[in-house]
Amino acid sequence: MAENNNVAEDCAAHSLTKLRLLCHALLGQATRAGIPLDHLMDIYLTTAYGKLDVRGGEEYRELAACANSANKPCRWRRWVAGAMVVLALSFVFNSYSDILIRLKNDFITSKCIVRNNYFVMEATRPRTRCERVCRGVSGPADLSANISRAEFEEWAYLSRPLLVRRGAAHWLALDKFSVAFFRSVYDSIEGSYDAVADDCQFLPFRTEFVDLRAALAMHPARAARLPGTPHWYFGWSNCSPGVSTILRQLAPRPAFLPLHSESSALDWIFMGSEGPGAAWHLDYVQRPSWQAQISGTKTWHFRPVPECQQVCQPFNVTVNKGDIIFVDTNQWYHMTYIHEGELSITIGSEYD
Ligand SMILES: O=C(O)CCC(=O)C(=O)O
Repeated sequence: MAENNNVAEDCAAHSLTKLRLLCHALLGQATRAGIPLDHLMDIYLTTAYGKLDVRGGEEYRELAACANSANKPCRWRRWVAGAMVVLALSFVFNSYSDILIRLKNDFITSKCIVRNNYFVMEATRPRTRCERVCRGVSGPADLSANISRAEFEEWAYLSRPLLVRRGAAHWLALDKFSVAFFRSVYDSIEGSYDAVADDCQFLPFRTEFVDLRAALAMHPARAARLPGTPHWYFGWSNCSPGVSTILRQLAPRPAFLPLHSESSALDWIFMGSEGPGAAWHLDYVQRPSWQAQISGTKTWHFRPVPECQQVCQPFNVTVNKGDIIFVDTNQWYHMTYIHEGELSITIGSEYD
């Protein structure tokens, strides 16, 4: 049977073929000369390592050296291939080093291969029940500020935006909250900035502020929104119990929230000047939220989630000072815009 020569002309096949032919010749000669196979292997190995074994005769040493050199024509190719692999690996590592390092750190710190992000959350969120949440909804349900707990409970968990006009109009916060007020509260309670930085969240939106301390320490001209100073908008959740006590005295939870609904201890505050607020997003939090407009005017834009876009429609709601809006931010894409006039300040929380 003819030998198959339809083999790719690669280094390994080439060397093996040469070695096999040489070994065949070597073996034949050694057998004819009465030299045992293990002695022949000694000659080959010592030659291959550059030491000459005197046990081998000149002739066999040449044969063994020949067998050893059978690989030589291909060595440079192996070196080139090796160098290319090293180059390719270093290119991959340089290009993706950030990702690889982040994956490694995520794995070490959280034992998760992939850190949670919007793609992961969007891919894993439960589907919205469009019939219940948004079909036929073209605006918030307007509820009276005198609504009873029992009446409110019928609306509270439908995930439809609700608006209680003047629901917070009597809160003391309306006369108190300002940049200077928050700065003096946080400055006066030791560890309060650290509590926000360590255990809560600061959202700089489109500002350069790195944390709440830096944001509240902004130049007074900018805080006062004087002409020529840059737009600012930021938000944070509060994790300082001392600050929370003060805030809740001035901005209590809405009185008509169901009694059995545990008020979250986490307050969210958003404040800023005329212009864009939060960009379009969906939240992945546990519960629906309320937010009281303490000063200024803000428009919320709502869009249904993708699976509901055939049957539901987008709409806007403008919230004025003293109003309370209720939104299930897990079910509605939302963005906000601050109107000209008073500084916009809101406080809110989740409820269940
Ligand atoms: O109040 C705002 O401007 C943004 C609020 C928001 O995006 C949220 O609560 O998820």
